[in-house]
This record gives sequence, C-alpha cells and structure tokens, in this order.
Amino acid sequence: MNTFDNITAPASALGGAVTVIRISGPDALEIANKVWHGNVPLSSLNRRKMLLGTAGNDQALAVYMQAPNSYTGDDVVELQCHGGAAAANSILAALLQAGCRMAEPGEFTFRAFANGKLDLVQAEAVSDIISAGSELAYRTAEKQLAGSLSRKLQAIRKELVDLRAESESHLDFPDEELAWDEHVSDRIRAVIIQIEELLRTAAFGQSLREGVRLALAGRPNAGKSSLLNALLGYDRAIVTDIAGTTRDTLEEQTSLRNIPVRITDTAGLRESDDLVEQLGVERSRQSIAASEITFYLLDASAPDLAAEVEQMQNTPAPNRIAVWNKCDLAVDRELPETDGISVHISAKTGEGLEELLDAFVTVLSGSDSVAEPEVAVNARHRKELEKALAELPEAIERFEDGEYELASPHLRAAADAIGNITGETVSPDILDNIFSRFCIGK
Ligand SMILES: Nc1nc2c(ncn2[C@@H]2O[C@H](COP(=O)(O)OP(=O)(O)OP(=O)(O)O)[C@@H](O)[C@H]2O)c(=O)[nH]1
Ligand SMILES: [Mg+2]
Repeated sequence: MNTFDNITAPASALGGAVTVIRISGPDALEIANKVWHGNVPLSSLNRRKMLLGTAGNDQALAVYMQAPNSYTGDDVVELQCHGGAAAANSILAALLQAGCRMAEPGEFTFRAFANGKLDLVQAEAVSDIISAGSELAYRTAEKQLAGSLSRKLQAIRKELVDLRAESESHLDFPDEELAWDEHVSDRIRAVIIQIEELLRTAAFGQSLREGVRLALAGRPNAGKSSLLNALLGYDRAIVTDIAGTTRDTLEEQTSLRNIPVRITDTAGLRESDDLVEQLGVERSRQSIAASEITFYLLDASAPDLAAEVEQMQNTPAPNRIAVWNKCDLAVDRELPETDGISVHISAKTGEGLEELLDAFVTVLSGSDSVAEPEVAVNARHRKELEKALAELPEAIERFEDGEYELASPHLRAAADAIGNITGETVSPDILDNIFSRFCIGK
C-alpha cells in the first residue's frame, strides 16, 4: 500500500440495487472524466454535487470530493451505477484502463490514516462499525471513531513524553538549581491508574466484538432448550418431555439487552449408559467450562429440590446464575436457597425473563446497568497497554533512586507502546496486518 497512485474498488456489495465505485488518488478527477461523461465534466466548480451522466453504456451518478475533504483525504470521485456485477465490472475495467489499480482490502481507510484523517484506533473503529453485531457494539465503535479512545491515549502518551523530558533534564543539568518537578513518581503512578482503567475495558470489548459466551446448563428436562427458544424468540431447539432430548450442544447467536451473545444449549447433565448421551454430556461440560456466564436451570417442579441444588453445586460453572424454572408449576412452593444470584422464571410463560436478563447484565458488568462504555479496547490495544504498564514500576523506582538515566528508557518504551496503539510509532507490518482484515472497498 502507498499513498501516491490512483486506486479504485466497489465500495458497496455487488448485487445490491446500486453499486458505488470509489476512486481515490491524485488523478482521480482526470481518470473519472475519461470514464464518466455528463453535460459538464466533474471539476472543482461542481465538487460535492451529484451529477447525472453515463459510464459505459448506462446512466451513472458521479460526485467529486476534493482533497483533503474526502474520506481518504485524497481527491475522490464516487460513481453510482446500476447494481449487478456486469455494470460495475465494465466501469471498473474502464477505470483500470484509464490509469487506476484495484484497491487492496482496507486501502481507502489506510489512505485516510496516512493522510492524517484518522489515527489507527479510529481506523480500527471503522472496521468495528462494519462488523458490529449489536447496537451497543455499534455505538461504542462510533464513539471510538469520534476519538473517545484516541484522546485518552494521546493524553497518556504526552504525559509519558513529558515525564521522560523531565527525567532527562535531571541528567542534562545535574548541578543546576532548577525547579525540578517533585511529583514525577506520583505522575507516573497516575498514568499507571489510567492504563489500568483502559485495560479493564478489554474483557467487555471482547464480549462486544465477539459475543458473550453463555451456556444453558442443568439436568435433563430442566427446560434448557425451552429457555433457549424463549431467549431467541423462535423455536430453534427441539423440546419434549423426554429426558435427554438434546444430545449435542447447539449454538446460536443473538443479542440480549443489546449485548451480542453466543448461547449454547447443552445436553442435560446426568450419568448414562448410552454412549451417545455420555459424549453429549462431556461436550456440555466443556461448553460450560468455556463459557463466560452460565444459566444453571433447576426444575422447581422436581420432587427432590435439594438434589437439583446439589448437582448444580457439584458442577463447576463460571459466573453461574441459578435459574429456578417451571415456576408456573410451583407457585406456592418454597424453593431452597442457593449461593450467588438466583432468579425464578417460567420458560413456558415467559415470567421472570426480564429479571433473568437483569441478572445477566449485573454479572457481566459487575453493576446494575451496563453503563454504555465510552471506550472498549481490543486485543491489540491490550497487548500494547500491558507492555506500557510493565515498564512503569521500574521507572518510578529508578527515578526515586536518582538513577535518571535508567528511568528514562522505561518511560520511552512505555510511550512507544502507546504510540503503537494510535499509530504514531507503529511499524509497517503491523499496519499491513490491521488493514488487510478490512473488506475490499473500505
Ligand atoms: N410448565 C412448564 N413446563 C416447562 C417449562 N420449561 C420447560 N417445560 C417443559 O419441560 C419439558 C422439558 O423441556 P426442555 O426444554 O426440552 O428441557 P431440556 O432441559 O432442554 O431437556 P434435555 O434436552 O432433555 O436436557 C418439556 O415438556 C417442556 O415443555 C416451564 O417453565 N413450565
Ligand atoms: Mg434440551
């Protein structure tokens, strides 16, 4: 990828009603005017105006966005033609003939980054917006595109650069009576706290991007598949009154309270002589262990309630919520206490499902409401933040011992790690890696 030639690609999926073809580069205008013809050519006189003309044999709309006021920061022309591969391909072929090359995946956004329109965190947010699987993931990505995370990171990096300058000025003027800042160690400690705060958003960020893994567990017939269907809002899993109906794990994606979730319905946990059922139960245990949250279903209509609870307590499950199901059949029955959060529902009538979702949100966020996150760092950001964090205790120690020359490299390494996140100090192979994951045309 570079920033000096002319690139083109469809910016919308082929096959829709309309295809948008984007051209970006220093000669975008000239090239577009060879392929698209209207009453007047595209020029700075009619920039940002949609004009009707023809491209190939068909009608096409064209708009010119003059650098730097475009998505990429280059001169950009966008053509809109009839959907379908044939129309788009004939225009693309003409554009290639006229001097463009095909853009690589993410190359338009790369140009925006290289031209200083976006930093790396914002460029990644563009990709997050496209792949957002829920409203909350979308809104968080939007905030990061608007700079919510970039601003925090820039402030941290600037502070680290200032601290390093402070540390080095001790070296440069050791004998002078300068007004040293006496709070350097405290300032480094404050940076540590800010980085730790960002790191705390990583788990939620992963859930937002990939979906929370939620397992439905319990004995046969407890109502796991019924609950899956209730949460999805349609009949996905087979439900019968035969214990052992679900034999294999079944995974579905949905969103609960705007949070993307991957729900696994599991085979009921019990001892069995049936080989297939044994294998299913083994899978259930694995899915439960790999989940982030487990809804453990207990049958409120079962004859032996203590046995229900006992089995739950003997089954290791992360972030377990005890869910007494079939409460419609046990209206006046006293249900035993369980450790941790418990809710009472009926998968059949839908009663208690709102309380169950409240409990889900509480467990996930550690609070009563999922405060809409301002930022949510991704795995790449996390790695760099951890790198920065690892440098700082030693920087404090060296500084406090007066070994300024040894404190300074730690501060520098920490600042560079933060710079890798925003792209200020990032290496080309990391850039390639990030942008290659974008789709063509973005
Ligand atoms: N009355 C009542 N019946 C329910 C409720 N939930 C499930 N059932 C019934 O209980 C039986 C078992 O439900 P399933 O959802 O198949 O139970 P499961 O836990 O998936 O069972 P396995 O797949 O065998 O492990 C079915 O007959 C359901 O209609 C409920 O809340 N109230
Ligand atoms: Mg089932």
